Amino acid sequence: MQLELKPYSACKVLIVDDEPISRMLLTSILEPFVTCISAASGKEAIGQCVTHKPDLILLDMNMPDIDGLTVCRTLKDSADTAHIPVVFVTSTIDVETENMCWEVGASDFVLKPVTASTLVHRIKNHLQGKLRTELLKKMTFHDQLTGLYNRMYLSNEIPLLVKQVARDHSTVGVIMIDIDFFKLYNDNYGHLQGDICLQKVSELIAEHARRPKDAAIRFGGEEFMLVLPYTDLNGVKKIAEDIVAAIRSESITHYAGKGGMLSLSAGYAVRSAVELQDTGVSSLIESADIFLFEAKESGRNRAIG
Ligand code: GH3
Ligand code: MG
Ligand code: MG
Ligand code: MG
Repeated sequence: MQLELKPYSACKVLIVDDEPISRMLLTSILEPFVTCISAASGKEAIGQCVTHKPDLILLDMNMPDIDGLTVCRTLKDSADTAHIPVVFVTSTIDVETENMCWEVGASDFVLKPVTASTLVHRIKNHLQGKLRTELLKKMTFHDQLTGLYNRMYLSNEIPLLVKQVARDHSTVGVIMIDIDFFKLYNDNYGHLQGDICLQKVSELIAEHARRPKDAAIRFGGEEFMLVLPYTDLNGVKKIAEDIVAAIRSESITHYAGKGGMLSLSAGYAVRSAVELQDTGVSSLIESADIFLFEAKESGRNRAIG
């Protein structure tokens, strides 16, 4: 897993202003350092944020359709855009309006006419803060060896996801996956080769977490978990069986495996998210775990639910 801050040149800054001349001026100052995109109205700005996920927004206060304050409030209210720093650009502002801006989540103000070097340094400072927070989040919620999510992600983020799915009255599926005879793999091929094998298996599992809210988690040493919101039992069964089949078609040599190849066992279960809000995801994990045990007992290289 790469743990480096991306360079400023790879950062996207969204410049929002209804005056073409202001957009051009700000773009010409920032373009040598960052990648600039622009929007001519509040409505366009909200759309650009959803599609382009900018790293920072320079936001004009007065615009004819939706004013800057409303744009900022809208962005901060949505989980997908709340983390993007908003810097207001304005020529005049009264104390009351400024306070409202801070309250809805503004990161800073830049007064027009802008001084080029002040603007560049301020934007770089805000970008650095944002990139550092992102890196910290990546380190906190991911497993270093495989790049999959870790247990911290499971305990912190999955309850929030369950809440969201419960509001939509849908279901959550879980697949528990365990590599077969992995101790013998390590003993025979060595721990370094074992690590490479874990990375390969993780890649294959991650490929099956196809939808944006799906999560592939390294649960323990050679145990993995897929959390599949908005997926019914048939859907979960298919994904579990596909993963077991996918690892076999990779033909990873394992002297102790069936036919001399590595295999996986999986157990899966599904619950309504409303039910999980009361019991917590642990009851769902326990059910999937019982089926995983059955898969092991009945011969491995299979998925049971
Ligand atoms: P079963 O088919 O019943 O699951 O047998 P198993 O040998 O896979 O299960 P067991 O729990 O006995 O062994 C798991 C092994 O996973 C033991 C441990 O050395 C290995 N392991 C756990 N974490 C890592 C890791 O990060 N790297 C490597 N190389 N091996 C690991
Ligand atoms: Mg304006
Ligand atoms: Mg195990
Ligand atoms: Mg195992």
